Amino acid sequence: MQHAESSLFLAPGQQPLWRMSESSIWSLAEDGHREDPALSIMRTLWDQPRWLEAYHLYDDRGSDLFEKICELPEYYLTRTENALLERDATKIIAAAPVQCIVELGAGSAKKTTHLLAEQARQRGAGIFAPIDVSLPGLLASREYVRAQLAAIEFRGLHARYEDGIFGINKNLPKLFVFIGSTIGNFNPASFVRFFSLLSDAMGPSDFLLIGADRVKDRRVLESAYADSQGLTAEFILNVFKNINRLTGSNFDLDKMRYHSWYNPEWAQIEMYAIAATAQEIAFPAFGKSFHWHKNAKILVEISRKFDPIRLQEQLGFFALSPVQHFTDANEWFSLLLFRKAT
Ligand code: AVI
Repeated sequence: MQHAESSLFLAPGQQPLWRMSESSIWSLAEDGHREDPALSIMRTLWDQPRWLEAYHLYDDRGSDLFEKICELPEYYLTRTENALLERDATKIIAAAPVQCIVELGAGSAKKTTHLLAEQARQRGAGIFAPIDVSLPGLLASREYVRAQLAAIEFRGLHARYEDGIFGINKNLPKLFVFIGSTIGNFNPASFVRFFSLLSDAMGPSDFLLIGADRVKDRRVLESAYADSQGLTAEFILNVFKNINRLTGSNFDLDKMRYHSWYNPEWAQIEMYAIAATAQEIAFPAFGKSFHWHKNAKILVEISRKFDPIRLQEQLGFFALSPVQHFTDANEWFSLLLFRKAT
């Protein structure tokens, strides 16, 4: 069973590298080149200005808080994108004749169910292949697919995107789904690296669906990241509890505050932690410390906003051709469908 399932799905040269760690979920047999998160934190905290990689935000508490943010009245992104997927799934699936839907960073994959249900309706069969570093999210989506979508086969990859995308057979026609505005959390260097890798991993019959938040009135943008319940502040400052756990540092949440603003030149929301008083931050495991001056900032996260036409043009330089563009009546959010240019 394991062999039959994997031989059609995994890329031929990759099969020895993966093992089925749970029913229908594959992990890399040896994952020796995973980055040490404590070292990643030190590298960017010593940069000028100080900043953090976004993935440190998603410990158990951070993931919980993010789920709650998605329900906030000010955070229009999730419900707008979900409404687009619900409204346009028929057209998206009709335009992308594929056998497999690969979701990058799927979590519990709630929004993708619109596409899966449509794949089942239009083609009577399909594979759902979420790629995620979080096992609980993969298990939840496997249970959902098995219970609700009998025509869809589940094949999860418990891996980082950059490993998972090369694991799947290039000749299997696929729709890569990269939604949730995650594209906005890349800095310019990681953006270029990600799309170069993804384009290389795509086969000649593959498509890509991106969910991108758009440039709009700054009041709408700023209130989505400074909600009245203070959940975004809690989410951003929670990263320092995770950092204390990972590095043994002494960040004190009572001695910092959250600040965010929309930077129009970079078309991005910037989310900072600001020192409320001068303090010494020590990292005993590394024998290092720094003086955090009163009012000095650490850039915890960016959330970039896009002009969809410009984004389509930019992705042309990664061998991705625009197929269709879906947006809401306010033009606040875009779903962009591309195909691999041959
Ligand atoms: C995950 N990502 C798309 C969210 C965003 O809107 O950039 C993360 C977030 N940070 C604060 N609020 C939401």
